[in-house]
Amino acid sequence: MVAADNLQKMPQTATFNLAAYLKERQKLCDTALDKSMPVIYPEKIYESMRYSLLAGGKRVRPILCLATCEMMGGTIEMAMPTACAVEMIHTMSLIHDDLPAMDNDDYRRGMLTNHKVYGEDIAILAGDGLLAFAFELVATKTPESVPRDKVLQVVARLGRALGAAGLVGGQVVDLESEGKSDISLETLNFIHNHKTAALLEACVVCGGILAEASTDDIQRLTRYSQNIGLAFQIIDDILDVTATQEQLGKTAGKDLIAKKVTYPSLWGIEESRIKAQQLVESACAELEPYGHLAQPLQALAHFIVNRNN
Ligand code: GRG
Repeated sequence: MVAADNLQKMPQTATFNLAAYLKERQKLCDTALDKSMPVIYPEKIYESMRYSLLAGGKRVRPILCLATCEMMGGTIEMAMPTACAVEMIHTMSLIHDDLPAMDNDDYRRGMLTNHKVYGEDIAILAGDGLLAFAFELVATKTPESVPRDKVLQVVARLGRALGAAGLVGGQVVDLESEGKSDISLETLNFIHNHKTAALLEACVVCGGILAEASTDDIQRLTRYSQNIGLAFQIIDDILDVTATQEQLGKTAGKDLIAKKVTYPSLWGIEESRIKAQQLVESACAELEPYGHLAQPLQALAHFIVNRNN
């Protein structure tokens, strides 16, 4: 969840209250996620999946998906199964990322990591279970008002964003780069465009697809989301240096310990902040044609650079 003191510092406009919007949307997403996955036999795996899925988190990805669908003329109902799916996918990537074979972390979202509570075997399976269920949800729960070819496009788009052409590819290059001091900006951009930005892009683009956005609109949404995706990671790198474990809900300062090349290590903190701000401005420029309908996506872009966790 977003800390209340942080929300008060977020940009508010006379007509758009970001704090209230985020609070309402986070609640909607939490309720839908909770309902989507009851505990049945074998209980242990459902409990493990729910432990990480319902552990809080900002819910940026599902909120982006819902906001885009609405901006393009769709409804929350049309996008909710996909919104839940992207949060499940994000959660599974965090569970696997935290495993001893990868980042080996003990805390996530202010709680012990999944493998610390359930063991590595169940944590791996919880990630697998969430990933599979995400696709089942999109395919079976998207309402009939969305044409089936659009549902198919969403499934394909999510698959591409997650596999070797997306998150998995980014994670592989990240693991290979650990401890190397000669990582180029090109490699760093590759890692984060795949590891972080690809899923954020899929959230936004899938929201557009579900609302039957035109090719031109999808291109605009793609540029918006690629810009906020990179900005998101730059801020993530900055927070790893500047925020406390309490704020982050996970171990702080890990990049330095793991000798990872990051944006602040290449550019310094201030320059990194400026670059993130520029990316957000470019992202918001893509939304100009949508007028006041773009307020939530614009505010979310600003939230991404002003957040403190
Ligand atoms: C997707 C098949 C598949 C496998 C996963 C482990 C892995 C492959 C990829 C790692 C992806 C990863 C952990 C990227 C980091 C993304 C990131 C910046 C996470 C933090 O997101 P927030 O701040 O977290 O939105 P909350 O907890 O608020 O949701």
